[in-house]
Amino acid sequence: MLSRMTRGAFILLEGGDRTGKSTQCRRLVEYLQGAGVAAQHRRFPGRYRTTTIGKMIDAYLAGSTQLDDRAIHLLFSANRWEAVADMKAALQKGITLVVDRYAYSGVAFSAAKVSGLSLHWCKQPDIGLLRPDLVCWLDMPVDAATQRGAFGQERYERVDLQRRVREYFAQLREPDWLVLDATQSVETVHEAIAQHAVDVIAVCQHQPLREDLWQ
Ligand code: 2DT
Ligand code: MG
Repeated sequence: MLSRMTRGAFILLEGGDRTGKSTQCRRLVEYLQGAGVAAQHRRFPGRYRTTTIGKMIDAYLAGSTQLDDRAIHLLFSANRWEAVADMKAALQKGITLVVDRYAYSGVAFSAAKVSGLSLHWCKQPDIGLLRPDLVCWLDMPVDAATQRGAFGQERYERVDLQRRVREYFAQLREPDWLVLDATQSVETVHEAIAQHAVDVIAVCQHQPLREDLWQ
């Protein structure tokens, strides 16, 4: 039987700190809503910080608790798994989700630590999660990112770590990613993302949700 239901698209923005992800997420949601597309902004750990797991992540990032690198990695992953039902419900209602960070950040940040967790190990807990329909990688040299304002006090806001994170994003990059030079103006980056987002929303609206990340 043919279904008339159309689903929303899962659009993901990834990249290091200070690359403009939050600004671009807001701009894209505003643009889509202005064009009559139902769209919502989500972020990881972000909105899901109100959960018990989210609060543990917050305390860790603020430096008020210490955790084994593997334990915090699994908590970040669990924070995505606990959001799956909510994300699926929104997508199935036809709402496009514009998401700030996801499993690629999860793997890149954990692998970038000096303890040297392997990419292979880091990917395992996120296998089978919802797969984004579009991944936009906002990429720029870390020196250029720090010129936009010094890093803050959070645990991962260090230049050496951010450099390794960028290298791991490059290793995780898949052929269908939209790679953007994030040193360009907000408007230029926005236009590229918006154009691709509109195309992806049209293409995937009649396709089933993809629950096969890294499978
Ligand atoms: P923000 O800078 O976006 O507030 O993120 N992180 C994030 C991980 O280490 N693993 C993850 O799975 C995710 C989603 C990246 C806070 C920090 O948390 C890191 C920066
Ligand atoms: Mg940050």
